Amino acid sequence: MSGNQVEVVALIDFPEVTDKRLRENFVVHNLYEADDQAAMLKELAPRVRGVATMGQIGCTAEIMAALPNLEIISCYAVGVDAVDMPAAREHDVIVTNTPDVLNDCVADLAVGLTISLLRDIPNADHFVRNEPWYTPTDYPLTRALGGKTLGVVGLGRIGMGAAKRAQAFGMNIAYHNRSKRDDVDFAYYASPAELAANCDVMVLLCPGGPATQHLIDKDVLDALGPDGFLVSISRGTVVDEAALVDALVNNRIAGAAMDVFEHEPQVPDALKQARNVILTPHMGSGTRETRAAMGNLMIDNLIAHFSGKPVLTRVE
Ligand code: 8YV
Repeated sequence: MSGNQVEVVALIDFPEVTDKRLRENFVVHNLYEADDQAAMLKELAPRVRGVATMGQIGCTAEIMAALPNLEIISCYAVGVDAVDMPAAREHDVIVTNTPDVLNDCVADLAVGLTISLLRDIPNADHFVRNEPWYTPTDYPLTRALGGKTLGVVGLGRIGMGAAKRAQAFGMNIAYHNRSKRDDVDFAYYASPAELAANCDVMVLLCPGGPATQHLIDKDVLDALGPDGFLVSISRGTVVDEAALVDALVNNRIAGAAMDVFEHEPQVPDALKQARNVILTPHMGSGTRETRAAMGNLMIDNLIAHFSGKPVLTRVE
């Protein structure tokens, strides 16, 4: 059985295909639409058994405390750093995420941004639209990918996807993880600063949360140096954004592509104005295909749980 009578709270407006399937299986209450969310939670408290949310929104301890019959938080994201995990454990609430189904699209964007940075694609596009173009040498030369080293911070499943793609473009691979992997022969560096000193493009694919807070700081950026590029595509908290802005505006690194931000969706004006920066709106997994797969996995976890089966992708 799929739990037709089970009531869940949605914390975001899911894409239509996901919203439709969620409603086919559950009674769904849109908390994000309520003018008075506390009042809505109070009214729903006796009946709600599930929460459906996304990575950037997560779920607070307050929401968990307001829903005494909550059994599961199903998160439409691989990263659950915005879910208060200690509170979930305290309230004995299961948390699920959507790993793997997004690996390819996030790795695609990581490498797409690397190409865009080195070949200067956004500025070249702006040039053709807006600047006088008279001779074949009017636009400055860009940089090749081949022979450069991609330094992956967080060589997990998405990191491996980015590494394989970059190899297809002739790049060498190096990485930093908390510990060395014995199943790859890429160069390993025990600290982000050592990796930064030994790569041309540093791509951040490690999880967010306290363990990686400001892992990329001034020292790491200085080790990356004036010919080095940064691609930030996991969580904004991994980078000390003030240090990054300072390094970019003073050309202490060559450039950065950022899909995630420390205080998302706020983006510092200095980044918006910098020519050596590419900005995208946290869209690594944001394709129709991947988001549909993430939505299905989020719902499959809810269905499994409310059918008395083990969930498919639990976060411990
Ligand atoms: C999404 C993400 O942007 O999976 C993650 O951890 O950051 C992304 O896939 C988003 O959270 C979708 O809900």
